[in-house]
Amino acid sequence: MDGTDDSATPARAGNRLHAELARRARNIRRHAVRMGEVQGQGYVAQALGFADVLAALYFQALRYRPEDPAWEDRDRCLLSMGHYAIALYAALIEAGILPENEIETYGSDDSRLPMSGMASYTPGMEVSGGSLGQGLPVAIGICLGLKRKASRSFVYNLLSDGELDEGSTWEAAQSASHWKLDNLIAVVDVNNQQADGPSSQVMSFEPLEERWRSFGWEVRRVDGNDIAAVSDALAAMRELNDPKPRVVICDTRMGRGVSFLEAREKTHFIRVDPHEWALALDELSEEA
Ligand SMILES: Cc1ncc(C[n+]2csc(CCOP(=O)(O)OP(=O)(O)O)c2C)c(N)n1
Ligand SMILES: [Mg+2]
Repeated sequence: MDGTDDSATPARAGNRLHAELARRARNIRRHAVRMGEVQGQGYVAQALGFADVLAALYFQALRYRPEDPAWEDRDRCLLSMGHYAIALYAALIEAGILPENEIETYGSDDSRLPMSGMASYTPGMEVSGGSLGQGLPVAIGICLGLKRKASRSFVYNLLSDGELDEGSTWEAAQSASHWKLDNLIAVVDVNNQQADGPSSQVMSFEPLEERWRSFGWEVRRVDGNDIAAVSDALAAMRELNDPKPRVVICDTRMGRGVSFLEAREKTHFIRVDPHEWALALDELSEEA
């Protein structure tokens, strides 16, 4: 310590922000694990892998009002891969949009947190995204609508790497640059997994940066579990002064933060032994 204000330099302010984002990411992971425990299974490994990106989105990038999730001037955050609903709920709980005590209702009848996301049930969920490859086309419609209204809101569209197999994603990517949608920021979770195995084996997708660039997008690729890198890339995309859509490609590790889940080979939909949920929460505790 040299006695100066912690926020006196940009570097220090950045460090403080990144530490806060890391704390939020750990909480998001804990909420997701607790929901997984309620059902004994689920898409928990995706939530663990994507938690750092969600923390950077909900605690740095997005503009919203927790007490008014439908606020007209909010940024729209669209979860295209509907099976990641558990990850989004965890972020919405941490953001104060959903109450934490609803965790225990996860996946049960009449819950606002169904296992497969339903936008009409859940405050803060903008679209129902069960059919993969629909999110980016919907995002483009919303971007065009916002521009007509002269809105300054951004649309963030969260996609999985499995959605890059879908033709609709690439049709949308093409039209986004045609319409010069500088209010669109796509965020792709490249965990290199999908239901049938490693994404790169199911349908090879590299070179990913060049592909998006050739569709007219501004591209950044980062380690999606490096919170400082994610946060910097999201900020740069928002500040960019160029009339084109933007994409942040995030390479992530499924199960991140829980060693025995990181080590699993098949992580798309996991079942966890009852005693292991507590072990997972231990690994994600503040002291760990
Ligand atoms: C259009 C469509 N095709 C197939 C499915 C079935 N499906 C559900 S999740 C999934 C895997 C998609 O890949 P990804 O989202 O990358 O999987 P993860 O990273 O979650 O393992 C598939 C094929 C679907 N929901 N929609
Ligand atoms: Mg995947």
